[in-house]
Amino acid sequence: MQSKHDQLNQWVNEVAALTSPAQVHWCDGSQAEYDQLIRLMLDCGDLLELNQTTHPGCYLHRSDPQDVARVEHLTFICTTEEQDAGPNNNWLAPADAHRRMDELFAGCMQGRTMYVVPYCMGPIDSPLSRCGVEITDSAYVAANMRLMTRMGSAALRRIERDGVFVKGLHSIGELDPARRFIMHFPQELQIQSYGSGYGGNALLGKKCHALRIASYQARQEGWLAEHMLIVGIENPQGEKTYVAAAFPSACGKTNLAMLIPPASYPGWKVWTVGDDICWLHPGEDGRLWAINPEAGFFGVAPGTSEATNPNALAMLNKDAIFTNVAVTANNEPWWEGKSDELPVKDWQGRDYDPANGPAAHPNSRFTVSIKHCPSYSPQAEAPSGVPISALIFGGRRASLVPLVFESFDWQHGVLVGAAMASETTAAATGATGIVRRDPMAMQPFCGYNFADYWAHWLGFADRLEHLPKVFHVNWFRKDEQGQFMWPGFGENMRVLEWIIQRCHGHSESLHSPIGHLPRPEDINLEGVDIEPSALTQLLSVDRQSWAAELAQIKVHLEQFGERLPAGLMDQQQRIAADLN
Ligand code: OXD
Ligand code: MN
Repeated sequence: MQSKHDQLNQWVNEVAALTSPAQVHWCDGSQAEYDQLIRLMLDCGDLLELNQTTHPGCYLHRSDPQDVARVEHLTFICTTEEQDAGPNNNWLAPADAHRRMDELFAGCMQGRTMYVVPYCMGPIDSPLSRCGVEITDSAYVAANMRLMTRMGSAALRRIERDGVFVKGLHSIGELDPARRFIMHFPQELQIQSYGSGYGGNALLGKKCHALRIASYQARQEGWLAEHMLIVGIENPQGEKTYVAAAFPSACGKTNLAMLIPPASYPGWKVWTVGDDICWLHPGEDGRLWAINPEAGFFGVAPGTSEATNPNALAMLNKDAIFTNVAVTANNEPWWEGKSDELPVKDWQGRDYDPANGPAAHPNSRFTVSIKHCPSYSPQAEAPSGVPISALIFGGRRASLVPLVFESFDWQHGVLVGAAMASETTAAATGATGIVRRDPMAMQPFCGYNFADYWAHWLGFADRLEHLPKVFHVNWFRKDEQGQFMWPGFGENMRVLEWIIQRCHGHSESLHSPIGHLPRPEDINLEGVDIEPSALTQLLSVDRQSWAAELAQIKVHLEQFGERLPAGLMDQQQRIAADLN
Protein backbone atom coordinates (compact mmCIF):
# COMPACT_ATOMS: atom_id res chain seq x y z
CA MET A 1 0.00 0.00 0.00
CA GLN A 2 0.98 3.60 -0.50
CA SER A 3 -0.75 6.81 0.50
CA LYS A 4 -2.08 9.64 -1.63
CA HIS A 5 0.53 11.87 0.00
CA ASP A 6 3.64 12.02 -2.18
CA GLN A 7 5.90 13.40 0.51
CA LEU A 8 4.84 10.64 2.92
CA ASN A 9 5.43 7.94 0.29
CA GLN A 10 8.81 9.41 -0.49
CA TRP A 11 9.82 9.49 3.18
CA VAL A 12 8.69 5.87 3.70
CA ASN A 13 10.76 4.85 0.68
CA GLU A 14 13.79 6.74 1.97
CA VAL A 15 13.52 5.12 5.40
CA ALA A 16 13.14 1.67 3.84
CA ALA A 17 16.23 2.31 1.72
CA LEU A 18 18.17 3.32 4.85
CA THR A 19 16.97 0.59 7.22
CA SER A 20 16.54 -2.37 4.76
CA PRO A 21 13.48 -4.08 6.28
CA ALA A 22 12.35 -7.49 4.97
CA GLN A 23 8.89 -6.02 4.38
CA VAL A 24 6.83 -2.89 4.84
CA HIS A 25 3.37 -2.95 6.41
CA TRP A 26 1.09 0.11 6.39
CA CYS A 27 -1.17 -0.09 9.46
CA ASP A 28 -4.89 0.36 8.86
CA GLY A 29 -5.84 0.22 12.55
CA SER A 30 -8.38 -2.60 12.09
CA GLN A 31 -9.23 -5.20 14.70
CA ALA A 32 -8.04 -7.92 12.32
CA GLU A 33 -4.66 -6.22 12.05
CA TYR A 34 -4.40 -5.86 15.84
CA ASP A 35 -5.27 -9.55 16.28
CA GLN A 36 -2.60 -10.42 13.73
CA LEU A 37 0.03 -8.32 15.57
CA ILE A 38 -0.86 -10.05 18.84
CA ARG A 39 -0.66 -13.49 17.20
CA LEU A 40 2.75 -12.66 15.77
CA MET A 41 4.09 -11.55 19.15
CA LEU A 42 2.66 -14.62 20.89
CA ASP A 43 4.38 -16.81 18.31
CA CYS A 44 7.78 -15.19 18.78
CA GLY A 45 7.49 -14.94 22.57
CA ASP A 46 7.33 -11.12 22.73
CA LEU A 47 3.93 -11.49 24.37
CA LEU A 48 2.64 -14.07 26.81
CA GLU A 49 -1.01 -14.91 27.12
CA LEU A 50 -2.54 -14.08 30.51
CA ASN A 51 -5.56 -15.95 31.90
CA GLN A 52 -8.05 -15.60 29.04
CA THR A 53 -11.02 -16.60 31.20
CA THR A 54 -10.58 -13.89 33.82
CA HIS A 55 -8.67 -11.46 31.53
CA PRO A 56 -9.78 -11.96 27.91
CA GLY A 57 -7.58 -10.15 25.43
CA CYS A 58 -4.92 -9.42 28.07
CA TYR A 59 -1.24 -10.08 27.41
CA LEU A 60 2.08 -9.65 29.16
CA HIS A 61 5.22 -8.20 27.63
CA ARG A 62 8.53 -8.61 29.46
CA SER A 63 10.92 -5.97 28.29
CA ASP A 64 14.67 -6.13 28.30
CA PRO A 65 15.60 -5.56 31.98
CA GLN A 66 17.78 -2.63 30.86
CA ASP A 67 14.90 -0.97 29.07
CA VAL A 68 12.20 -0.18 31.62
CA ALA A 69 11.86 3.62 31.79
CA ARG A 70 12.41 6.90 29.99
CA VAL A 71 16.05 7.84 29.54
CA GLU A 72 16.29 11.58 30.06
CA HIS A 73 20.08 11.70 29.67
CA LEU A 74 19.75 10.18 26.18
CA THR A 75 16.90 12.47 25.09
CA PHE A 76 17.87 15.51 22.98
CA ILE A 77 16.25 18.58 21.49
CA CYS A 78 18.04 19.39 18.25
CA THR A 79 17.35 23.01 17.36
CA THR A 80 19.65 25.12 15.21
CA GLU A 81 20.45 27.38 18.18
CA GLU A 82 21.43 25.72 21.45
CA GLN A 83 19.78 28.54 23.41
CA ASP A 84 16.41 27.61 21.91
CA ALA A 85 16.59 24.19 23.61
CA GLY A 86 17.58 25.91 26.86
CA PRO A 87 19.31 24.71 30.02
CA ASN A 88 16.36 22.36 30.61
CA ASN A 89 17.24 20.14 27.63
CA ASN A 90 20.15 18.16 26.25
CA TRP A 91 21.06 19.68 22.91
CA LEU A 92 22.79 18.55 19.74
CA ALA A 93 23.15 20.44 16.46
CA PRO A 94 20.63 18.96 13.98
CA ALA A 95 23.32 17.94 11.48
CA ASP A 96 25.33 16.11 14.16
CA ALA A 97 22.25 14.37 15.49
CA HIS A 98 21.18 13.30 12.00
CA ARG A 99 24.65 11.94 11.26
CA ARG A 100 24.65 9.93 14.48
CA MET A 101 21.13 8.60 13.92
CA ASP A 102 21.70 7.73 10.25
CA GLU A 103 24.61 5.55 11.33
CA LEU A 104 22.48 3.74 13.87
CA PHE A 105 19.52 3.29 11.51
CA ALA A 106 21.60 2.06 8.57
CA GLY A 107 20.45 -1.49 7.84
CA CYS A 108 18.92 -1.87 11.31
CA MET A 109 15.62 -3.40 10.13
CA GLN A 110 17.15 -6.29 8.17
CA GLY A 111 14.95 -9.34 8.52
CA ARG A 112 12.29 -7.30 10.30
CA THR A 113 8.93 -5.85 9.29
CA MET A 114 8.79 -2.09 9.03
CA TYR A 115 5.40 -0.84 10.23
CA VAL A 116 4.11 2.49 8.94
CA VAL A 117 1.76 3.76 11.64
CA PRO A 118 -0.38 6.82 10.78
CA TYR A 119 -1.96 8.30 13.88
CA CYS A 120 -3.99 11.27 15.00
CA MET A 121 -3.44 12.94 18.38
CA GLY A 122 -6.89 14.16 19.42
CA PRO A 123 -10.38 13.49 18.08
CA ILE A 124 -10.17 12.68 14.39
CA ASP A 125 -12.51 15.57 13.47
CA SER A 126 -11.09 18.17 15.82
CA PRO A 127 -9.36 21.24 14.39
CA LEU A 128 -7.19 21.11 17.54
CA SER A 129 -5.80 17.64 16.71
CA ARG A 130 -2.47 17.00 15.00
CA CYS A 131 -1.26 13.94 13.12
CA GLY A 132 1.91 11.99 12.77
CA VAL A 133 3.31 8.85 11.20
CA GLU A 134 5.54 6.56 13.21
CA ILE A 135 7.72 4.13 11.32
CA THR A 136 8.79 1.33 13.65
CA ASP A 137 10.21 -2.18 13.53
CA SER A 138 8.36 -3.17 16.69
CA ALA A 139 5.02 -4.98 16.57
CA TYR A 140 4.66 -4.14 20.28
CA VAL A 141 4.86 -0.44 19.42
CA ALA A 142 2.36 -0.78 16.56
CA ALA A 143 -0.12 -2.62 18.80
CA ASN A 144 0.30 -0.14 21.66
CA MET A 145 -0.11 2.79 19.28
CA ARG A 146 -3.51 1.37 18.32
CA LEU A 147 -4.54 1.48 21.99
CA MET A 148 -2.98 4.88 22.71
CA THR A 149 -3.91 6.91 19.61
CA ARG A 150 -6.48 7.11 16.80
CA MET A 151 -4.33 4.95 14.56
CA GLY A 152 -4.83 3.73 10.99
CA SER A 153 -6.88 4.60 7.90
CA ALA A 154 -8.87 7.51 9.36
CA ALA A 155 -5.65 9.19 10.51
CA LEU A 156 -4.05 8.57 7.11
CA ARG A 157 -7.01 10.20 5.36
CA ARG A 158 -6.63 13.22 7.62
CA ILE A 159 -2.91 13.40 6.91
CA GLU A 160 -3.61 13.30 3.18
CA ARG A 161 -6.07 16.15 3.68
CA ASP A 162 -3.94 18.27 6.07
CA GLY A 163 -0.65 17.73 4.28
CA VAL A 164 1.38 18.30 7.47
CA PHE A 165 2.40 15.51 9.81
CA VAL A 166 5.11 14.71 12.34
CA LYS A 167 7.65 12.16 11.07
CA GLY A 168 8.65 9.67 13.76
CA LEU A 169 11.24 7.02 13.08
CA HIS A 170 11.78 4.29 15.65
CA SER A 171 13.81 1.12 15.85
CA ILE A 172 14.38 -1.07 18.86
CA GLY A 173 17.86 -1.58 17.41
CA GLU A 174 19.81 -3.96 19.63
CA LEU A 175 18.15 -2.66 22.84
CA ASP A 176 21.63 -1.71 23.89
CA PRO A 177 21.71 1.21 26.37
CA ALA A 178 25.02 2.26 24.84
CA ARG A 179 23.32 2.61 21.44
CA ARG A 180 20.16 4.44 22.50
CA PHE A 181 19.03 7.97 21.63
CA ILE A 182 15.74 9.83 21.53
CA MET A 183 16.21 12.83 19.23
CA HIS A 184 13.73 15.61 18.51
CA PHE A 185 13.96 18.02 15.61
CA PRO A 186 11.14 20.47 16.36
CA GLN A 187 11.94 22.75 13.42
CA GLU A 188 11.63 19.77 11.06
CA LEU A 189 8.66 18.18 12.87
CA GLN A 190 10.77 15.03 13.22
CA ILE A 191 11.49 12.49 15.95
CA GLN A 192 14.08 9.73 15.79
CA SER A 193 14.31 7.11 18.50
CA TYR A 194 16.72 4.19 18.53
CA GLY A 195 17.51 1.36 20.91
CA SER A 196 14.54 1.30 23.29
CA GLY A 197 11.10 -0.32 23.24
CA TYR A 198 9.91 1.45 26.41
CA GLY A 199 6.65 3.43 26.12
CA GLY A 200 7.86 6.98 26.59
CA ASN A 201 10.89 6.34 24.36
CA ALA A 202 9.13 4.28 21.70
CA LEU A 203 5.41 5.17 21.47
CA LEU A 204 6.34 8.37 19.70
CA GLY A 205 2.84 9.86 19.72
CA LYS A 206 2.99 10.28 23.48
CA LYS A 207 5.87 12.21 25.09
CA CYS A 208 7.91 12.85 21.93
CA HIS A 209 5.12 14.20 19.74
CA ALA A 210 2.27 15.26 22.05
CA LEU A 211 4.59 17.04 24.49
CA ARG A 212 8.06 17.85 23.11
CA ILE A 213 7.24 18.60 19.48
CA ALA A 214 3.73 19.85 20.28
CA SER A 215 4.93 22.27 22.97
CA TYR A 216 7.30 23.83 20.41
CA GLN A 217 4.53 24.05 17.81
CA ALA A 218 2.07 25.34 20.39
CA ARG A 219 4.29 28.30 21.16
CA GLN A 220 4.45 29.24 17.50
CA GLU A 221 0.71 28.79 17.05
CA GLY A 222 -0.57 30.28 20.32
CA TRP A 223 -1.63 27.28 22.41
CA LEU A 224 -0.18 25.01 25.11
CA ALA A 225 0.78 21.31 25.15
CA GLU A 226 0.91 20.20 28.79
CA HIS A 227 1.61 17.18 31.00
CA MET A 228 -1.85 17.29 32.55
CA LEU A 229 -4.84 15.11 33.26
CA ILE A 230 -8.30 16.45 32.41
CA VAL A 231 -11.45 15.73 34.44
CA GLY A 232 -15.02 16.91 34.59
CA ILE A 233 -16.38 17.17 38.14
CA GLU A 234 -20.16 16.88 38.29
CA ASN A 235 -22.06 18.14 41.33
CA PRO A 236 -25.44 16.83 42.52
CA GLN A 237 -27.16 19.55 40.45
CA GLY A 238 -25.61 18.02 37.34
CA GLU A 239 -23.23 20.95 36.68
CA LYS A 240 -19.83 19.94 35.35
CA THR A 241 -16.64 21.88 36.06
CA TYR A 242 -13.58 20.88 34.06
CA VAL A 243 -10.09 21.11 35.52
CA ALA A 244 -6.64 20.11 34.26
CA ALA A 245 -3.84 19.08 36.60
CA ALA A 246 -0.09 18.72 36.14
CA PHE A 247 1.85 16.28 38.32
CA PRO A 248 5.22 14.73 37.55
CA SER A 249 5.34 11.15 36.25
CA ALA A 250 4.08 8.48 38.65
CA CYS A 251 2.58 10.99 41.12
CA GLY A 252 -1.04 9.92 40.79
CA LYS A 253 -2.42 11.63 37.67
CA THR A 254 -4.14 8.43 36.60
CA ASN A 255 -5.66 7.94 40.05
CA LEU A 256 -6.94 11.51 40.22
CA ALA A 257 -8.30 11.27 36.68
CA MET A 258 -10.47 8.30 37.72
CA LEU A 259 -11.37 9.41 41.24
CA ILE A 260 -14.51 7.97 42.81
CA PRO A 261 -15.94 10.46 45.34
CA PRO A 262 -16.33 9.12 48.90
CA ALA A 263 -19.69 7.97 50.28
CA SER A 264 -20.17 11.36 51.95
CA TYR A 265 -20.38 12.93 48.46
CA PRO A 266 -23.65 11.49 47.12
CA GLY A 267 -24.53 12.75 43.66
CA TRP A 268 -20.95 13.79 42.80
CA LYS A 269 -19.12 12.19 39.92
CA VAL A 270 -15.72 12.59 38.31
CA TRP A 271 -15.55 12.10 34.54
CA THR A 272 -12.25 11.11 32.93
CA VAL A 273 -11.25 13.06 29.83
CA GLY A 274 -7.53 12.27 30.01
CA ASP A 275 -4.85 11.12 32.45
CA ASP A 276 -1.54 12.42 31.08
CA ILE A 277 -1.53 14.99 28.29
CA CYS A 278 -3.64 18.05 27.63
CA TRP A 279 -3.63 20.46 24.71
CA LEU A 280 -5.05 23.84 25.70
CA HIS A 281 -6.37 26.33 23.17
CA PRO A 282 -7.86 29.79 23.68
CA GLY A 283 -11.50 29.63 22.56
CA GLU A 284 -13.53 32.30 20.81
CA ASP A 285 -15.44 32.79 24.07
CA GLY A 286 -12.24 33.88 25.87
CA ARG A 287 -11.95 30.64 27.83
CA LEU A 288 -9.25 27.98 27.63
CA TRP A 289 -10.43 24.73 25.96
CA ALA A 290 -8.74 21.37 26.43
CA ILE A 291 -8.48 18.18 24.43
CA ASN A 292 -6.79 14.96 25.41
CA PRO A 293 -4.64 14.07 22.41
CA GLU A 294 -4.44 10.43 23.50
CA ALA A 295 -6.96 7.61 23.15
CA GLY A 296 -5.67 5.29 25.84
CA PHE A 297 -3.73 5.00 29.07
CA PHE A 298 -0.14 3.93 29.59
CA GLY A 299 -0.52 3.78 33.35
CA VAL A 300 1.77 2.79 36.20
CA ALA A 301 0.53 -0.57 37.56
CA PRO A 302 2.05 -0.77 41.09
CA GLY A 303 -0.23 0.68 43.73
CA THR A 304 -3.36 0.36 41.55
CA SER A 305 -5.94 -1.38 43.71
CA GLU A 306 -9.56 -1.60 44.74
CA ALA A 307 -8.80 1.00 47.42
CA THR A 308 -6.73 3.43 45.35
CA ASN A 309 -8.30 3.27 41.89
CA PRO A 310 -11.20 0.85 41.46
CA ASN A 311 -12.03 2.34 38.04
CA ALA A 312 -8.57 1.45 36.75
CA LEU A 313 -8.80 -2.05 38.13
CA ALA A 314 -12.19 -2.54 36.46
CA MET A 315 -10.83 -1.54 33.05
CA LEU A 316 -7.86 -3.91 33.28
CA ASN A 317 -9.87 -7.11 33.08
CA LYS A 318 -9.91 -7.22 29.29
CA ASP A 319 -8.06 -6.03 26.19
CA ALA A 320 -5.02 -4.66 28.01
CA ILE A 321 -1.32 -5.09 27.39
CA PHE A 322 0.74 -5.33 30.57
CA THR A 323 4.44 -4.60 30.58
CA ASN A 324 6.81 -5.89 33.30
CA VAL A 325 4.16 -6.92 35.84
CA ALA A 326 4.33 -10.17 37.81
CA VAL A 327 1.93 -13.11 37.40
CA THR A 328 -0.01 -15.22 39.88
CA ALA A 329 -0.43 -19.02 39.98
CA ASN A 330 -3.69 -18.42 38.13
CA ASN A 331 -1.77 -16.59 35.36
CA GLU A 332 -3.30 -13.24 36.22
CA PRO A 333 -1.36 -9.96 36.21
CA TRP A 334 -0.08 -8.89 39.63
CA TRP A 335 1.79 -5.97 41.12
CA GLU A 336 2.66 -4.65 44.56
CA GLY A 337 -0.41 -3.22 46.24
CA LYS A 338 -2.89 -5.14 44.08
CA SER A 339 -3.83 -7.92 46.48
CA ASP A 340 -2.46 -9.93 49.40
CA GLU A 341 -1.98 -12.94 47.18
CA LEU A 342 1.64 -13.63 46.28
CA PRO A 343 2.76 -13.91 42.66
CA VAL A 344 4.63 -16.94 41.31
CA LYS A 345 6.72 -15.18 38.63
CA ASP A 346 8.33 -11.77 38.84
CA TRP A 347 8.57 -9.20 36.05
CA GLN A 348 11.64 -10.91 34.60
CA GLY A 349 9.90 -14.30 34.55
CA ARG A 350 11.93 -15.65 37.46
CA ASP A 351 10.29 -17.64 40.27
CA TYR A 352 9.16 -15.00 42.71
CA ASP A 353 11.69 -14.41 45.47
CA PRO A 354 11.32 -11.30 47.64
CA ALA A 355 15.11 -11.22 47.89
CA ASN A 356 15.15 -10.12 44.23
CA GLY A 357 13.15 -6.98 45.00
CA PRO A 358 9.61 -6.09 43.94
CA ALA A 359 7.77 -8.72 41.91
CA ALA A 360 6.46 -6.14 39.44
CA HIS A 361 8.93 -3.54 38.19
CA PRO A 362 8.17 -0.23 40.00
CA ASN A 363 7.57 1.31 36.57
CA SER A 364 5.54 -1.62 35.21
CA ARG A 365 2.66 -0.45 33.06
CA PHE A 366 -0.68 -1.23 31.49
CA THR A 367 -1.88 -0.04 28.10
CA VAL A 368 -5.62 0.08 27.54
CA SER A 369 -8.17 2.08 25.56
CA ILE A 370 -9.70 5.03 27.44
CA LYS A 371 -13.13 3.79 26.36
CA HIS A 372 -12.77 0.85 28.77
CA CYS A 373 -12.65 3.21 31.74
CA PRO A 374 -15.92 3.19 33.75
CA SER A 375 -15.60 6.96 34.31
CA TYR A 376 -14.81 7.70 30.62
CA SER A 377 -16.26 11.03 29.56
CA PRO A 378 -17.76 11.08 26.06
CA GLN A 379 -16.49 14.68 25.99
CA ALA A 380 -13.09 13.14 25.26
CA GLU A 381 -14.35 12.98 21.66
CA ALA A 382 -15.70 16.56 21.56
CA PRO A 383 -13.97 18.32 18.64
CA SER A 384 -13.85 21.64 20.52
CA GLY A 385 -12.67 20.07 23.78
CA VAL A 386 -13.88 21.05 27.25
CA PRO A 387 -13.69 24.51 28.92
CA ILE A 388 -11.15 24.63 31.75
CA SER A 389 -12.02 26.48 34.99
CA ALA A 390 -8.92 25.59 37.01
CA LEU A 391 -5.35 24.51 36.43
CA ILE A 392 -3.82 22.52 39.27
CA PHE A 393 -0.12 21.98 39.82
CA GLY A 394 1.18 19.42 42.28
CA GLY A 395 4.20 17.50 43.40
CA ARG A 396 5.32 14.84 45.79
CA ARG A 397 6.62 16.85 48.78
CA ALA A 398 7.03 15.13 52.15
CA SER A 399 7.31 18.49 53.92
CA LEU A 400 6.73 22.22 53.52
CA VAL A 401 4.04 22.41 50.85
CA PRO A 402 0.43 22.73 52.07
CA LEU A 403 -2.39 20.43 50.98
CA VAL A 404 -3.75 23.15 48.69
CA PHE A 405 -3.32 26.82 47.90
CA GLU A 406 -4.56 29.16 45.23
CA SER A 407 -2.42 31.67 43.36
CA PHE A 408 -3.25 35.37 43.63
CA ASP A 409 -3.48 35.84 39.89
CA TRP A 410 -2.28 34.40 36.58
CA GLN A 411 1.28 35.75 36.82
CA HIS A 412 1.66 34.31 40.30
CA GLY A 413 0.13 31.06 39.03
CA VAL A 414 2.83 30.83 36.36
CA LEU A 415 5.48 31.20 39.07
CA VAL A 416 3.77 28.48 41.14
CA GLY A 417 4.03 26.18 38.12
CA ALA A 418 7.58 27.26 37.27
CA ALA A 419 8.72 26.60 40.86
CA MET A 420 7.14 23.15 41.12
CA ALA A 421 9.32 20.47 42.65
CA SER A 422 8.79 16.82 43.36
CA GLU A 423 10.55 13.68 44.52
CA THR A 424 11.77 11.66 41.53
CA THR A 425 10.03 8.35 40.69
CA ALA A 426 10.73 5.15 38.76
CA ALA A 427 9.21 6.57 35.55
CA ALA A 428 12.69 7.70 34.54
CA THR A 429 16.02 5.95 35.02
CA GLY A 430 18.14 7.31 37.89
CA ALA A 431 17.78 7.66 41.63
CA THR A 432 14.26 7.93 43.05
CA GLY A 433 13.02 10.00 45.98
CA ILE A 434 15.21 13.05 45.34
CA VAL A 435 13.49 16.45 45.27
CA ARG A 436 14.07 18.17 41.94
CA ARG A 437 12.45 21.15 40.25
CA ASP A 438 9.96 19.97 37.68
CA PRO A 439 8.32 23.11 36.29
CA MET A 440 4.72 22.46 35.25
CA ALA A 441 5.70 18.72 35.42
CA MET A 442 7.36 19.43 32.05
CA GLN A 443 11.05 19.13 32.99
CA PRO A 444 11.48 15.99 30.86
CA PHE A 445 9.03 17.11 28.18
CA CYS A 446 9.28 20.78 27.27
CA GLY A 447 10.62 20.92 23.70
CA TYR A 448 12.24 24.35 24.11
CA ASN A 449 13.83 26.79 26.56
CA PHE A 450 11.78 27.04 29.77
CA ALA A 451 12.37 30.80 29.85
CA ASP A 452 10.54 31.15 26.52
CA TYR A 453 7.93 28.67 27.69
CA TRP A 454 7.15 30.72 30.81
CA ALA A 455 6.98 33.89 28.71
CA HIS A 456 4.49 32.08 26.48
CA TRP A 457 2.44 31.08 29.53
CA LEU A 458 2.50 34.65 30.89
CA GLY A 459 1.24 35.93 27.54
CA PHE A 460 -2.11 34.20 28.02
CA ALA A 461 -3.06 36.92 30.51
CA ASP A 462 -3.51 39.27 27.55
CA ARG A 463 -5.15 36.72 25.30
CA LEU A 464 -7.83 35.20 27.51
CA GLU A 465 -10.78 37.09 28.87
CA HIS A 466 -11.61 34.31 31.33
CA LEU A 467 -8.37 32.91 32.71
CA PRO A 468 -8.58 29.67 34.67
CA LYS A 469 -7.73 29.96 38.36
CA VAL A 470 -4.42 28.34 39.31
CA PHE A 471 -3.95 26.06 42.32
CA HIS A 472 -1.20 23.93 43.85
CA VAL A 473 -1.87 20.69 45.74
CA ASN A 474 0.29 18.24 47.68
CA TRP A 475 -1.22 14.88 48.66
CA PHE A 476 2.13 13.58 49.93
CA ARG A 477 2.90 15.42 53.18
CA LYS A 478 4.37 13.16 55.87
CA ASP A 479 4.43 13.51 59.66
CA GLU A 480 7.45 13.01 61.93
CA GLN A 481 6.85 9.25 61.88
CA GLY A 482 7.03 9.22 58.10
CA GLN A 483 3.30 8.52 57.71
CA PHE A 484 1.23 10.26 55.06
CA MET A 485 -0.89 12.95 56.73
CA TRP A 486 -3.62 13.09 54.11
CA PRO A 487 -5.51 9.94 53.05
CA GLY A 488 -5.43 10.87 49.35
CA PHE A 489 -7.14 8.99 46.48
CA GLY A 490 -10.96 9.32 46.65
CA GLU A 491 -10.65 11.67 49.62
CA ASN A 492 -8.92 14.20 47.35
CA MET A 493 -12.49 15.01 46.30
CA ARG A 494 -12.62 17.21 49.43
CA VAL A 495 -9.86 19.41 48.02
CA LEU A 496 -11.37 19.41 44.53
CA GLU A 497 -14.65 20.61 46.06
CA TRP A 498 -12.93 23.65 47.58
CA ILE A 499 -11.18 24.32 44.27
CA ILE A 500 -14.37 24.31 42.25
CA GLN A 501 -16.18 26.40 44.84
CA ARG A 502 -13.39 28.97 44.48
CA CYS A 503 -13.85 28.84 40.71
CA HIS A 504 -17.51 29.64 41.15
CA GLY A 505 -16.78 32.34 43.75
CA HIS A 506 -18.49 30.47 46.58
CA SER A 507 -15.84 29.72 49.15
CA GLU A 508 -13.76 31.62 51.68
CA SER A 509 -9.99 31.65 51.93
CA LEU A 510 -7.16 32.94 54.06
CA HIS A 511 -4.44 35.16 52.69
CA SER A 512 -0.84 33.96 53.12
CA PRO A 513 2.39 35.14 51.45
CA ILE A 514 2.41 32.08 49.17
CA GLY A 515 -1.26 32.26 48.13
CA HIS A 516 -4.83 31.83 49.32
CA LEU A 517 -5.42 28.84 51.59
CA PRO A 518 -8.67 27.30 52.74
CA ARG A 519 -9.52 27.78 56.39
CA PRO A 520 -9.66 24.32 58.05
CA GLU A 521 -13.46 24.61 58.22
CA ASP A 522 -13.61 25.11 54.44
CA ILE A 523 -12.50 21.51 53.83
CA ASN A 524 -15.33 19.04 54.31
CA LEU A 525 -14.21 16.30 56.72
CA GLU A 526 -17.54 14.47 56.99
CA GLY A 527 -16.92 10.72 56.85
CA VAL A 528 -13.13 10.85 56.92
CA ASP A 529 -10.91 10.07 59.85
CA ILE A 530 -8.48 12.94 60.12
CA GLU A 531 -7.50 14.90 63.21
CA PRO A 532 -8.37 18.61 63.07
CA SER A 533 -4.81 19.32 64.24
CA ALA A 534 -3.43 17.40 61.24
CA LEU A 535 -5.60 19.45 58.90
CA THR A 536 -4.41 22.67 60.55
CA GLN A 537 -0.84 21.57 59.95
CA LEU A 538 -1.61 20.58 56.36
CA LEU A 539 -2.95 24.08 55.77
CA SER A 540 -0.22 26.06 57.45
CA VAL A 541 2.70 27.99 55.99
CA ASP A 542 5.99 27.87 57.86
CA ARG A 543 7.51 31.25 57.03
CA GLN A 544 11.11 30.32 57.74
CA SER A 545 11.10 27.17 55.62
CA TRP A 546 9.24 29.00 52.86
CA ALA A 547 11.81 31.79 52.89
CA ALA A 548 14.48 29.11 52.28
CA GLU A 549 12.33 27.63 49.49
CA LEU A 550 11.98 31.05 47.84
CA ALA A 551 15.76 31.44 47.93
CA GLN A 552 16.08 28.12 46.11
CA ILE A 553 13.43 29.14 43.61
CA LYS A 554 15.49 32.24 42.87
CA VAL A 555 18.57 30.11 42.12
CA HIS A 556 16.45 27.84 39.92
CA LEU A 557 15.10 30.81 37.94
CA GLU A 558 18.51 32.44 37.62
CA GLN A 559 19.75 29.52 35.50
CA PHE A 560 17.68 30.96 32.68
CA GLY A 561 19.59 34.24 32.68
CA GLU A 562 18.58 37.09 30.41
CA ARG A 563 15.82 35.12 28.75
CA LEU A 564 13.85 34.73 31.97
CA PRO A 565 10.69 36.85 31.77
CA ALA A 566 10.84 39.64 34.36
CA GLY A 567 7.36 38.84 35.65
CA LEU A 568 8.56 35.64 37.31
CA MET A 569 11.38 37.23 39.27
CA ASP A 570 8.99 40.04 40.28
CA GLN A 571 6.69 37.42 41.77
CA GLN A 572 9.55 35.65 43.52
CA GLN A 573 10.75 38.93 45.05
CA ARG A 574 7.28 39.96 46.17
CA ILE A 575 6.70 36.65 47.97
CA ALA A 576 10.19 36.58 49.49
CA ALA A 577 9.64 40.13 50.81
CA ASP A 578 6.22 39.18 52.19
CA LEU A 579 7.70 36.20 54.03
CA ASN A 580 10.23 38.42 55.71
C1 OXD B 1 4.43 8.68 31.54
C2 OXD B 1 5.51 9.47 32.16
O1 OXD B 1 4.67 7.55 31.07
O2 OXD B 1 5.26 10.62 32.52
O3 OXD B 1 3.31 9.20 31.48
O4 OXD B 1 6.63 8.96 32.29
MN1 MN C 1 3.29 11.28 32.04
